[in-house]
Amino acid sequence: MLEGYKPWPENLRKYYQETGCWTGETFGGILEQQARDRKDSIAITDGEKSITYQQLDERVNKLAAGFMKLGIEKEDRVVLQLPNTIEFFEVCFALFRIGALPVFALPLHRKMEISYFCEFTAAKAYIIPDVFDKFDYRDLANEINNSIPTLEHTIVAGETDNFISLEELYMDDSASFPTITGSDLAFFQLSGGSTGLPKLIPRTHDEYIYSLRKSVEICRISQDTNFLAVLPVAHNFTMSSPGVFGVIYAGGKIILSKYPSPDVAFPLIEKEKVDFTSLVPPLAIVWLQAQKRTKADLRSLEVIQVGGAKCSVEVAKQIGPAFHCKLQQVFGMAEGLVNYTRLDDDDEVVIHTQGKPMSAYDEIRIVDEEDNELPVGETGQLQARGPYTIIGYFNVEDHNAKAFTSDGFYRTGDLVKLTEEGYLIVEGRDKDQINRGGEKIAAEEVENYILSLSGIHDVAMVSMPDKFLGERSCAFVIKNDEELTSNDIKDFLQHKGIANFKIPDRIEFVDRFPYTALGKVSKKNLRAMIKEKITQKSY
Ligand code: J2J
Repeated sequence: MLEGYKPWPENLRKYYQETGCWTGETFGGILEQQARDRKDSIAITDGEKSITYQQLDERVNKLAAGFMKLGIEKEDRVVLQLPNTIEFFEVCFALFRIGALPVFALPLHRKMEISYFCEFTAAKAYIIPDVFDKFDYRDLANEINNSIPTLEHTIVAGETDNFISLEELYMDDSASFPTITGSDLAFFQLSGGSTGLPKLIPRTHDEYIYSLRKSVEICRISQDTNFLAVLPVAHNFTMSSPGVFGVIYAGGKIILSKYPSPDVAFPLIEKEKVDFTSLVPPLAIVWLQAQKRTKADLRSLEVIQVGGAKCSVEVAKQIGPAFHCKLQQVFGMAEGLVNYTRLDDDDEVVIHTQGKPMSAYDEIRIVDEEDNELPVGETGQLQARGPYTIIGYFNVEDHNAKAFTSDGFYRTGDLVKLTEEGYLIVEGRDKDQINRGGEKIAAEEVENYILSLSGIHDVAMVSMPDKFLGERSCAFVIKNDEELTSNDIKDFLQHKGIANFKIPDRIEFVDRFPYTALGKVSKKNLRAMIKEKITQKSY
């Protein structure tokens, strides 16, 4: 058993098995099954290159043999940072087949995040593209390579320089793969985080495949589905709600878009007769604008999901009529619980709520600050427990004691209220996180980076309202070097190597912070201060 991973206790395992939630299926098994059932059907296409289920299964076996030859074994961690490409799936399923554990980094992650993932998980390998979106990942690999003692292999999909070529790892070797069971770990997802560095979310085959099965049922994904992935497939939403893995579970077709912009995505919708896709709210706004003047035929679209951040009522109202399709709101989290509006719900529900839990086995409660349950209709903190909601992050015992209740509920940090019909409306958040159009930023993580710059006395980062992204970030800074400018801070963060979306959108220099009665910096007051300032300027 992997050190730092706390497996599900026996009683819960039994319960979820006996109730039929957990079936013992594995990702490897699902692909093998589809290779038999869906043989020559296209599994994945990027609009140019396509692969059938059978070809995918064969390529996966060859790559799995190559990984084994390199010495990658069951439970070894592999940081995977590939964009929306067919290789992403080949690598993923090859690692699943040998029981190695992908750690799903996002393409926007940079040196600080990647070296942390590698170090924290003691990763054996790091897999990257050569260049994507004008960024050379080999430079990043060169920067971190020598600092991570466990990292034995850097593998590149594309032009390799002096690294290992992914293409050369596919081998005709009749390797025998280890046995993988449903209760084995499958991979690590990343949490949006609220304290310090991002937490790692361990997922087993059983629990994740259950969430796929329920999502496929609710979203009516089938062999006929043409699912367009425009957001990064490594993100939990695009991966599992129902996401690309849900589509593989159902034997449908995945269409990969490298970029989410309408000029790339719309022609793919027309060409591939896309019927289902998932967006974050700002992207929905961009698509709504572009739809008015596009010549692309988008009539195949049946469902557009919006999730990851709150979709405003104004935007929600427009989507169905503009695209002649159904809107589905999705309120989920990489830690587990996913809520969907249902495809036959009234417009009223679809426009005004963020859906209801997908499983009858999801247990949710809405509580006050003392963990007392609140009556229906009152806003409080959402807690969740169930067959696909984790019971602990990887290797952070102290944090787990705070993030989970003593009876195993996950404290989501979301402020929600429940309607009489059992639907959730997201009202806000009581975690120290900024949701920048679906990209999550843990304020403390960025504050710590800024504090490491000389000339900074103190810093507090909060969200500020933004019409397009919903929220942007504003760092309030007390400096002790008069000369220090906003650009110095931004340049410092850029050079340090953090994902671009974490760099504060705005920096406000102040002499002191407002404090709460308990002597803590009042982020509530800071949010009010910046809100007032920007609304005065009518941004
Ligand atoms: C308001 N806030 C939302 C929504 C997520 C499906 C969909 C989304 C995610 C995801 C996911 C929201 N309205 N509709 O993993 O499988 C905020 C909440 C939540 C946090 C989780 C999935 N949908 N949120 O966004 O792990 O604050 O997962 O707790 O990235 O996003 O973020 P993440």
